[in-house]
Amino acid sequence: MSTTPLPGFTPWPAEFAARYRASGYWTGQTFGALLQQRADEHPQREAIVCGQRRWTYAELNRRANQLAAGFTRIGLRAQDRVVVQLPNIAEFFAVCFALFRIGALPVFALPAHRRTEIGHFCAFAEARAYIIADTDQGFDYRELARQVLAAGSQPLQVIVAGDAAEFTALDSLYDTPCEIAGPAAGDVAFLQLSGGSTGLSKLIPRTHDDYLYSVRASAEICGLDAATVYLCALPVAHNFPLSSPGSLGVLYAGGKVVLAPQPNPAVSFPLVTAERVTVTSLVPPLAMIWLDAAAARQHDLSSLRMLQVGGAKFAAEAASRVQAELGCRLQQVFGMAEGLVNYTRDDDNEEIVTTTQGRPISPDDEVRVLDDEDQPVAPGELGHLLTRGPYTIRGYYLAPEHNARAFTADGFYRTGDLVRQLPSGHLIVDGRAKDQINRGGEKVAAEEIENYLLAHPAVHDAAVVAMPDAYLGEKTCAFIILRGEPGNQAIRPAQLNGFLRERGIAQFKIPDRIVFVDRFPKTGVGKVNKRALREHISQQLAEAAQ
Ligand code: AMP
Ligand code: DBH
Repeated sequence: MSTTPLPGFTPWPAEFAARYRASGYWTGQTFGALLQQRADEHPQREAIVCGQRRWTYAELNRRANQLAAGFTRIGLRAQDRVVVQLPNIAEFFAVCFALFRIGALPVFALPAHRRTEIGHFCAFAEARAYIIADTDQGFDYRELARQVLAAGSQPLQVIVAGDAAEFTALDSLYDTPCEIAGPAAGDVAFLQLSGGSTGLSKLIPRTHDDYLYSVRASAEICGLDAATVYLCALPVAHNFPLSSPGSLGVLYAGGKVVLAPQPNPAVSFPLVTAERVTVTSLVPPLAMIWLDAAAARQHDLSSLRMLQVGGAKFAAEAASRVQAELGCRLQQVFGMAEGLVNYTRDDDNEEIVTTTQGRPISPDDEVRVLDDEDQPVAPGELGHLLTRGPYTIRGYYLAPEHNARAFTADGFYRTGDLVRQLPSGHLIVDGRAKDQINRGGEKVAAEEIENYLLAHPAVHDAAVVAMPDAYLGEKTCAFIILRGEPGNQAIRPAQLNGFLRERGIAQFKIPDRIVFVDRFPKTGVGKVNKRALREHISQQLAEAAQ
């Protein structure tokens, strides 16, 4: 059954793999087999609710088998990469499980991604297919597909859920199921995206064994069962709502996934009431909006048992409001698509739940908190978080040079997060060493934006940093040095942002503020002093607020 390993994938060393199997973390089950098992156990239970559509486990399983046959007919094979950019619709699950069945690898793009990001994923992963919806939230993904095709060099099959226009309709691929060998559990199942810090997003290879372990253990920690009704309000392909424990955790536990087309209270609250939702997950800015909207008490949210908040730091003040204002328990979640996920637990006291970002899933998650010289800090002190374990990758996909920096020689992943660890193992995230802006859970790699800005003929140099924001936690500020040529001084921030938009990048990456300067402050070794730039803009904002 097993195929030759995917080129560009860094496996765990054999002794670790053996240990993770012996400990029962890696069970040898694939996602395809899991769905089959659940469909056999309780075929008539509802698995997915999407608008008026309600798919049982049997129906989801049948669709996955039929699409697996259709995908095979059009030439998709094991290890072929397929960029999947779908909104929160039921087809996401039919498509993913069909790809899992044949061993083809979804590359999980977000709905916000545009020509530049999608073009990069397609080219970098040498994707064979690109799967989209026709339109969503007023945006036409078929037009995006045309642009990606026009710019790309390799052949790419475009498959559309909905009105396919000139492309292949997903509906035409529901064939009669056929025998398919399928992948082994040790094989890569998909490529998840990293938030990135250097240039464009890296791709993260996750195996069936390692990911299913994190999903299963997460479902157990979070107490999911057949009675769980999970509202998927964040983008379905994001690692948090997908796996922590997310939709996959709910399907593992035999519960029901309700897809929300939008995470705002106006759309989500009626779904919570109608479906008796018990759990959902949000990023901090959305959690704040939910808290404020819940105060109006126009909707019955009494079914909610737990609200998970993660993706960015949730302020203790907001955390302490959740129980009183939403009437449910808070769980903080600190995770990463690269692996390690931390949860506060049911039996943690109030203080721990409001002030920490949880502790790791697994007894075999190895956590190190190190200083700048890679030496352990004193217990409880702030340091760099490094980790290694049964569901944390040993390398990004096809990125040997980056991997040499992002991982230690003994396989620890340098998360780029600054943390303190309590004696109980709980982590408090307190800053970041990576060159990234965490815009309310949406990650922006500074260098990527700097490169787009540098492409503008009037820009001599650019430095992108985080600035504080009451709502998002952080926003993006771009400091720009213009070229000395006459005329350049008349460039306006809106023109630069217009230039970025024309390059086709996700809206959340467009700088929130542009500041023109004559020079950048430098560090002792002559690098741009981003800390000084962050302090400069924070101070300006504070003064302006007075
Ligand atoms: P990514 O690597 O794109 O999957 O993003 C993961 C990163 O998001 C982590 O390394 C943290 O920087 C950040 N993050 C996720 N959850 C939290 C949280 N609860 N508190 C603070 N930062 C978080
Ligand atoms: O931010 C993240 O990437 C994230 C947050 C919470 C994540 O990947 C996860 C849980 O699994």
